[in-house]
Amino acid sequence: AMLSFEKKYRVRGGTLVGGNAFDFWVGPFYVGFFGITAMLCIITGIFLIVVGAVYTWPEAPAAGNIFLVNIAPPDISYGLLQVPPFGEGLVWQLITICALGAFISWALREVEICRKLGIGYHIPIAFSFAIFAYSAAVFIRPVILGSWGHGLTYGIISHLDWTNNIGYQQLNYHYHPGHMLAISFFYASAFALSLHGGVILSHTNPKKGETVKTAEHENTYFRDVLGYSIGALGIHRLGLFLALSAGFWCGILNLTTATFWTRPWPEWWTWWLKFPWWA
Ligand code: UQ1
Repeated sequence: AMLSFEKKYRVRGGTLVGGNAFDFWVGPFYVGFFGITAMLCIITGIFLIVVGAVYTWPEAPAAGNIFLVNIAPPDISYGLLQVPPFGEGLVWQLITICALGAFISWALREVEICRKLGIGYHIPIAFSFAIFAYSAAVFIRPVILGSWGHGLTYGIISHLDWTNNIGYQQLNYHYHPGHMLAISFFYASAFALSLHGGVILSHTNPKKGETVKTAEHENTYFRDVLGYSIGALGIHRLGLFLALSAGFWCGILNLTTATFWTRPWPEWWTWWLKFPWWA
């Protein structure tokens, strides 16, 4: 069933590519040019993941342990331009192209929906931070280092091993300032969302017979606890900033690992120890 609101806004226009050609809905879903490209990339990508999982299975497919599936990028010796055999990295490259195609299509489909509704581009901009973090691991960093072999491997256990190996290559990842920032923003977003979720539910679930409380109550609550309320709009700006910063620093973390700094991360902090006032 379509909400009366939806009917009013289901009108032609706002497309970036294709004009009216793909400007239609399938059930509740807006399609558009980028809905078509997203579906093509998703179907091809999933097919390649299944084929690749069987093709690059560690032993025989009969081993039947999905945790052991590992679709790895090509050997580092292939560089960026040499084409590897299908099961030895080409399937990883094709899956990566499909994934990037699907994610970017999805973001552009979000843009078209924003334009139709006449709303801001906050959602596709937010999603682009996640796409950046993924691209950093499978595209940008391999390009910086000159080989697809540096890309993130696909697999349940294998991507953990990859992360572990990259992390401890420089002694201790936890001293990486990008890691510190990414983690701090992840914690801060969870903290902000728990405060916000808590305050909204507490004010909209009054005792039997009482009315729903207002924004004044919310402001007063935080002024009583903290001496400061950021406000109803402000908390959403803060939340978006914290969440995007987490993804942003994840990407920066990746791009600055074994690229611009190759020595152990604890050593990076020597600038701090060299301040004259410690002497
Ligand atoms: C807040 O101040 C506020 O405004 C009334 C909210 O909106 C409903 C909130 O959800 C939260 C969590 C706060 C408190 C946040 C800070 C940074 C003081």
